[in-house]
Amino acid sequence: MTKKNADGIGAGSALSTVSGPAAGVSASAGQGVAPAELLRKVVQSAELSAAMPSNPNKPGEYGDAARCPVTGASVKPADPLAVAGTVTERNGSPKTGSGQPPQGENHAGGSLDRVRVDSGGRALTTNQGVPIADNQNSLKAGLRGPTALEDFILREKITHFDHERIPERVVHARGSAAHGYFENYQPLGRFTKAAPFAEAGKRTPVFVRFSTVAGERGSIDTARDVRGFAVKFYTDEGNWDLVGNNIPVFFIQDAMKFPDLVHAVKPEPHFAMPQASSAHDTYWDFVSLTPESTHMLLWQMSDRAIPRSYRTMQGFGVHTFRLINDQGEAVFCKFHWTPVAGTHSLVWDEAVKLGGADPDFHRRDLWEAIEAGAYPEWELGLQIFSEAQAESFDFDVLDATKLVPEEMVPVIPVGRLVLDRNPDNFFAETEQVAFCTAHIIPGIDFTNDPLLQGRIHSYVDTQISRLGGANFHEIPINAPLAQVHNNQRDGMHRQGIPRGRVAYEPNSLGGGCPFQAGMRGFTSFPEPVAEDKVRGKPEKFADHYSQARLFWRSQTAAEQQHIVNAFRFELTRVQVPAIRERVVSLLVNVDEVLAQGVADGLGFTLPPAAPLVSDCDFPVPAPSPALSLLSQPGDGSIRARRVAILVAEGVETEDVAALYQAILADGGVPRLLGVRLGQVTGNGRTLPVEATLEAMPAVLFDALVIPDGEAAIATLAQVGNALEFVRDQYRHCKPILAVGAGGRLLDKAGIGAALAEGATDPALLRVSTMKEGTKAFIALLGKPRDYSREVDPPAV
Ligand code: HDE
Repeated sequence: MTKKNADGIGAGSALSTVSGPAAGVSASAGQGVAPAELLRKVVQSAELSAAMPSNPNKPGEYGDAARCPVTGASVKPADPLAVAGTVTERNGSPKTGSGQPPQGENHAGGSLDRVRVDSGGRALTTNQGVPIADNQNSLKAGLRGPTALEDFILREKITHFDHERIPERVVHARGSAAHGYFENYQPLGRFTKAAPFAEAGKRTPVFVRFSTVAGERGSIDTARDVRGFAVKFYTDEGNWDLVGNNIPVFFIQDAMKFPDLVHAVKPEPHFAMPQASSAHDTYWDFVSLTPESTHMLLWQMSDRAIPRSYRTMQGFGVHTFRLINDQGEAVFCKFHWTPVAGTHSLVWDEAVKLGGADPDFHRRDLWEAIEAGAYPEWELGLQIFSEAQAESFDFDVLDATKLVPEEMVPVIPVGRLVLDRNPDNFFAETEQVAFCTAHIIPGIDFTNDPLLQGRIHSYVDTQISRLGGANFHEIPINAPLAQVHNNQRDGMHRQGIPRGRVAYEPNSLGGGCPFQAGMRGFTSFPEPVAEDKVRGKPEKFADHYSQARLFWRSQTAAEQQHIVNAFRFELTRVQVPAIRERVVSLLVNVDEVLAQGVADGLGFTLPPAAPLVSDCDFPVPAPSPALSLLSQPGDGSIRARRVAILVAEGVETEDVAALYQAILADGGVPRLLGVRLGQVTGNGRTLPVEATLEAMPAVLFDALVIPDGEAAIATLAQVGNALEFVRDQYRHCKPILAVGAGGRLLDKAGIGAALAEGATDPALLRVSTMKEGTKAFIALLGKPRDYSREVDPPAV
């Protein structure tokens, strides 16, 4: 027990923030004079510091010892006051909190509940919480007088409005996102210690953003473009972002070329056109001089680049990554997302028309599907291979213009991704989310892919200007669920309020905290590196065509034709003949039929092949059926598929009602479409018209039904947009069910019962009763499109 120190000697040092006695302030000093808490803080802090006479971690920083970092030393303070910034932290208030120190906690992260806002039952306030009496009028000197400068309410409102916009993303500006979860199938500890793969059934929350690349924020969803597929996993070990695309390869091999690629594809700088399109001279000029793009160009000209929906596209991590287990053993890995609904795409004419009919087509589709409970789902698959295997491949796994064919390394299903929650607020979540390839967690690591290496820098860097400073990680959508503790401080818009005086490490004043995690933390794979510094690429990167040929040969005839047509379209819009010819000269190295088809479409003779940059003979792998979109038909479900049922006065209403219910029962979305809103009556009942032919043209639907009813068909046959509707559905290869008199609308639209060569059209059902056609129609609706109707140029 300390004796009461009546003369108060030493209290001055406890009461001051500068200097003190050689032996420190004793617990008895100033008793009864200095506040007991302050004295305790000073004494405890000194004891805590004394408990660390030297830095015990230091030897671990050198030589071989550094390969296995040790957990940092720490000392638990006997009293939380020892590490407090201020003794007054105990004086709580409604604003400063309970007065209880939050030991070992950072409340700046965590569930979004802490920041969700609802204004039900609340009056309007300013940003300072002052109730606003009048939200209609500014403050004036007299009813007809000038506005007073003192109107802080008007000024706050207008000032905030003036600053509502933030810079859009440099690329991938246009996108949509949703929340959901990743559910792991089986423990993957053999390959990786990454937290999401630790246990069977483990669910990790995710936020997923899909995007186009080239268009601006308000551009159309259905442009021909690569789609971003970015997944943020909020894992127990921090955030992991898998920032991928819907195409497994890329245009370029080195980050150095990314700004050139993007400048070439973006609107041309002199007149800012075209928007969200690669069909212009600068793009094709650049890629025609960049032969390593050829493989990607084939993918981009394929139907992959015009997906039907975000829900029906694959996703890929693109680069080769590493997985690391808790023994430190590593394997290479490629990530694949496969949609349960199958891979489905638009046809080009449809994509173009959709740009006008609904520029938000993909955004709306994702939103509506999730709201309706048809939660989009993907399976995650891993291609896992060893370094030795990688060395045996004819291509380099560090080259992002190459894929690893599934026939060489199978895709192992490891879990599922389900999107079951729309965001509350587009800006706060979808716009402010900051994906970053540098966000990885223990158990996953980079490889030396030179494209990936550049990305590790770019994503953090870009957020600093886009999101206004270095603290973008504290924006609620970006904050991890895992605790954040470090000594980074200050910067624009800081949210966390760190306690204590310590903002450095090593320290003794904070009991050594926060300390380094040692082998429990992230450690990089110790890949040996022993070469000269050099700017260049490995020899195998010079193979620019063998995988382009693999892709071409793996497509069905219809898909090949679509690729030829897409090159023809894009290059027709190009103005400079030399650019067109240079592109075709690349294609000659891929396949003569492809090159000839494109050259014919452009009206010139086949140019000589572009020179090869390597004389090595790179073998072409056998065709890979998995590379065809048609190899993933999906589960056959019609969930969230939209069906237009054309109605007019005199339609067979009983039939329509029965079909409507049958589609609904299977999760489809039927809509009754008429010339004007209102009602139609037929045999037995009255039906509401839900949308009109002008507001919802054909391209917004997956299938069409023309029900029976003489009078209704007679009316519709006189309506231009009804005929146009039918023709578009036909031209876009969608299922059509025509019942009884409904067949006459097909005749009027010039649609024959059979295909050009007399074969039956599998997606065209002409039946005499609705009952007869319903089952077959619903089965067709769940299938991929059948392209056998296509004629080039279209006959209908
Ligand atoms: Fe990106 N990319 N990228 N990229 N990328 C961005 O980051 C970049 C690349 C991808 O929904 C930017 O936050 C460089 C490949 C997606 O928010 C920027 C290089 C792949 C998204 C950036 C690449 C991607 C981005 C712009 C070459 C597929 C959208 C805004 C070295 C594997 C993420 C931002 C979202 C966004 C840089 C190449 C996918 C500028 C330098 C390859 C899905 O940092």
